Amino acid sequence: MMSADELYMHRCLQLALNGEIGAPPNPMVGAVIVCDDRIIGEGFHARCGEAHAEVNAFASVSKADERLLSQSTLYVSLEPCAHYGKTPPCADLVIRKGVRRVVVGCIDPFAKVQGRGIQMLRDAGIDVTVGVLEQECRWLNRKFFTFHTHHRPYITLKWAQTADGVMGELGGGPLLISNPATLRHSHHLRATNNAILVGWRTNVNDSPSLTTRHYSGPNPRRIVYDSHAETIPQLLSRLYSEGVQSLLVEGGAATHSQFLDLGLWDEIHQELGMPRHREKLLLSNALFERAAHRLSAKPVPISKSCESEAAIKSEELGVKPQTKIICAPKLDLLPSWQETIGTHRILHYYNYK
Ligand code: AOF
Ligand code: ZN
Repeated sequence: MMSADELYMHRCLQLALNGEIGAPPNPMVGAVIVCDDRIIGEGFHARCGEAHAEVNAFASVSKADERLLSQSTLYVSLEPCAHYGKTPPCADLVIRKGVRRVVVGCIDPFAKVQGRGIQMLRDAGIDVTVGVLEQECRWLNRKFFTFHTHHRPYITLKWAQTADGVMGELGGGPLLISNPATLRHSHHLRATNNAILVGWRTNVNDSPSLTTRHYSGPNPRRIVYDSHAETIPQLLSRLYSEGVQSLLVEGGAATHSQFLDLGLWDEIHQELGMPRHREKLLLSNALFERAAHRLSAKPVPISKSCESEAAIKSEELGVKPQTKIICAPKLDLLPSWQETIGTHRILHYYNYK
């Protein structure tokens, strides 16, 4: 059974999520004001630069309920701020409003706050409880926390592959594995990350648009990574200094492998299509069979008719029969969870703790 504190903190988390698109690079925060087991005010941080969650929660209290504030508890998923940023300190407002008790989900890792907001409240004689649903509150703002504690952007790797591990054809242009439903998933990822990275080669070969046309939200900043110009750690510290809080990597297999080898990733979204012979790929099935035959350790029997079909198709498609397939990175870990979207699956892996 959830305690009353956990229940109201849960409500804070629900509210906070409304800021998913607008709040970054600020954290998503929700606040609830409760008197005698009745919610008398609610609010969330909707947009960076605008009112914080606590301000909106106090503003939502009706005239008739204002007098109850001195007996009320304020629940807030992140410590109230203590500094003058784009808005004045929330801790001052909370003290002025005179609530009896404050329940905080987690401490704000931002250098100008880091416990100072809580101290201000305690110094003013308010009863403060810290750490209710702490893990959940930190998880919600994992990008914000990673940026401020590890001084680098939060990194999400995302790629699509056939169920049997093929990402494309060497020099073959884009291979569309995603379907309309999974495209929305990946464009949601684009809308919730500050920057999107592709490898130099993908950029030249595919000229990807990297926009959020299948989801409403801002287009991420486009980053073309050239490993000859800078290393991944150099790139990440440059992005940190430029204030990029979250980075979505939509590179080819080689780019993903570099991030994986360095252990520099927080989250992976691995889209599995159907096996390549069931996907309507740009290449003929037979061409793929031939390619797989050359690359796999265990020979795949290929019939004569398959060979001739490959020749016809390759002429039709204008591709060389000596096609080499690009294999997806192989992960030696289990997904945290997976979702099914039509015929496809998305496997989610987390490194963030
Ligand atoms: C809160 N409640 O709802 C949020 C907080 O530039 P500003 O004034 O908007 O301040 C941004 C910082 O305030 C941000 O980095 C984080 O530390 C904190 N966010 N604090 O009390 C809120 N969004
Ligand atoms: Zn604030």
